[in-house]
Amino acid sequence: MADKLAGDARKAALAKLMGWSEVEGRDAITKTFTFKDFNAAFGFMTRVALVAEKLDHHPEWFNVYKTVTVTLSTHDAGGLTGRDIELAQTMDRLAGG
Ligand code: H2B
Repeated sequence: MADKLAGDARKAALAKLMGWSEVEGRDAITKTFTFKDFNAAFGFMTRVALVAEKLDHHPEWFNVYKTVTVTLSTHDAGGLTGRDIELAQTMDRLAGG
């Protein structure tokens, strides 16, 4: 199982991400993606879903029209791990920004 990120390794991992913030009261990160329309938002979710299934690491997310709010945390570890950082980077790439 992946280890929870702590200390300097955690700081360095978070510094690699753009637009993600730490969730208050929970060891997780969050970001809201905004797209041109629902089609673009759902296309993003579909592309992410295929990668998430392959990685066996799944996002918590909430879609309203053209926005997708994502929370990432590793449930098995009870907090943030490198797997969340990897998925966050993949999501940023698939969102095209
Ligand atoms: N996704 C996330 N975000 N955290 C997990 O700990 C996790 C997961 N565990 N997807 C996986 C599935 C696990 O439940 C399966 C059995 O491998």
